Amino acid sequence: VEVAPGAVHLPGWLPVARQRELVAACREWARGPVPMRHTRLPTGGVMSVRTVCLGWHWQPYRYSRTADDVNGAPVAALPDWLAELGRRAVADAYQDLSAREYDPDAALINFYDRDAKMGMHQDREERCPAPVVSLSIGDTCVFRFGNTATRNRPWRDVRLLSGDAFVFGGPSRFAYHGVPKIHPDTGDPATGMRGGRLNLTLRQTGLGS
Ligand code: MD5
Ligand code: FE
Repeated sequence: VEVAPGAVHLPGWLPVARQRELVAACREWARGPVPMRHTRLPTGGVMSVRTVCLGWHWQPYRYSRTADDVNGAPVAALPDWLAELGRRAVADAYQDLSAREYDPDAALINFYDRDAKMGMHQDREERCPAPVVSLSIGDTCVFRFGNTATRNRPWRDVRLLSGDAFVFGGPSRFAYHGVPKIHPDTGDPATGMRGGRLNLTLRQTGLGS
């Protein structure tokens, strides 16, 4: 379902068995080498979501190889199977050959408890226009898809359910977006999630080695 040019929602894209594997993998990545934690903002606040990164470590507002805002440890590698999953999502979204060139080198994994939110923002730390692939597991959320000019209206609110994939490319890559609400206790326990929402995003940073 093309929500806007280049923004494609793939409802129910991940089989439950694959969601289970991702949940188990995220549990391991959340333990370290850099623990999943609330990212600290330069303003002194902390984000309500908890995040762990693979490939490149994101901090506001740059990427690094070591988590110098957490414990200084080198970030864990992005496994090839996860990059390949992202390539398959891009291929299914666009149904052309452009996915062959998609080579994500970073994943941000966000955990939302029932009260967590993400304010309207753009993802602009990447030096590359390649798409972002988003995978949702657990509780349903309201995803707010905005415009490229301002963080304000017009926007569209889309419900993202467990198993949904979303590909943001082309003119939508640098649109403002956020997560204003989690619908508690709407996830499928068969995924292994016990409350809350997990979101994995795959990105191509353009930062090289
Ligand atoms: C989430 N995460 O559901 C979202 C999914 C983040 C973040 O926003 O920065 O970790 S990624 C949504 C996204 C990425 C790039 C572009 C657009 C949306 N977009 O144009 O709407 O936790
Ligand atoms: Fe974002």
